[in-house]
Amino acid sequence: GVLMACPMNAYLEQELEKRFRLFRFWQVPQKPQFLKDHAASIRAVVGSSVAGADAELIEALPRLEIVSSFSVGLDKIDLGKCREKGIRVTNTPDVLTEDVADLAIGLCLAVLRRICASDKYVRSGKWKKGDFRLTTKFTGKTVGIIGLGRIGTAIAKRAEAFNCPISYYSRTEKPDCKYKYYPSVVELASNCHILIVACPLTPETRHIINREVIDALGPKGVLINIGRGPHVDEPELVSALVEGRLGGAGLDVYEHEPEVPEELFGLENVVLLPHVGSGTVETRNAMADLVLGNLEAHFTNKPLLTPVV
Ligand code: 8YV
Repeated sequence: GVLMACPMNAYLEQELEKRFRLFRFWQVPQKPQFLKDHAASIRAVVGSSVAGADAELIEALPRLEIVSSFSVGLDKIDLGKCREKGIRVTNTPDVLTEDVADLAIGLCLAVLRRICASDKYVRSGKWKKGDFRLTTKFTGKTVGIIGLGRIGTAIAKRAEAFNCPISYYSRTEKPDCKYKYYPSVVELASNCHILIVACPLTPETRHIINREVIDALGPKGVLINIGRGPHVDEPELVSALVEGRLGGAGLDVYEHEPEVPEELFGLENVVLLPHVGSGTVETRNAMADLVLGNLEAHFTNKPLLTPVV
């Protein structure tokens, strides 16, 4: 049997149903009783950025062999516990890189050029009555990227086409990298106009965007987060935006999804998206196929397509 941790994708659910005995964990009213009754038959968990396999679930599934995540991010999976127990882990890298990078650039343009506020201005009929304030140019602005992995690199490539000087922070400097390296996030934030979070969420990167970083970015600076909500100290971000100490923000992720701080709803310099970085039909289908392909490979003793553990 396969346990789906949360709802994710209709096509994936349908294909899992065809191939396995599928359990939908979110529909289970009495989880402890369900685990008593079915744990012995569950050999795989399919998770996502919403829910995966924490230590408690892993302990409750003695026959678990593989956790296949419908996400590139692995923060909802206890990787240490999986390693310890010999449980395989897979994710969905590469197939979503372009979409997430596209959306990061979309957020830059949306925040600086006030695309959402302008759309609202037209729809509300205000255009006929008044004038609209000028916005800020994106081309040529300095872009700082936290995490120069697959997604960070794809964002950098796109920003280069807008003539943006690129700099980055990561734990170590990348050899043969043409972008400027800063060994601290505060230094990066002090030296860029737009700061983009594109690193994995780990205990080390939790709240990597704190008060000091926000102050370094300053009243002309813009924060873009396409990573994970907990990368940002959200109450600090909200007060900086409300008080005008930060120039703007484009957010696809939040600390307590689907809760979004309502103080942001009235701010025109903020663009709020509902965690849709990978959310195109094409990419979600490719992610589903990777999850299915990894399970298929595991259960037919073939090499996994995208193994993590
Ligand atoms: C998905 C994601 O939105 O890949 C990730 O890490 O956060 C996204 O691709 C998510 O996994 C579906 O909930």
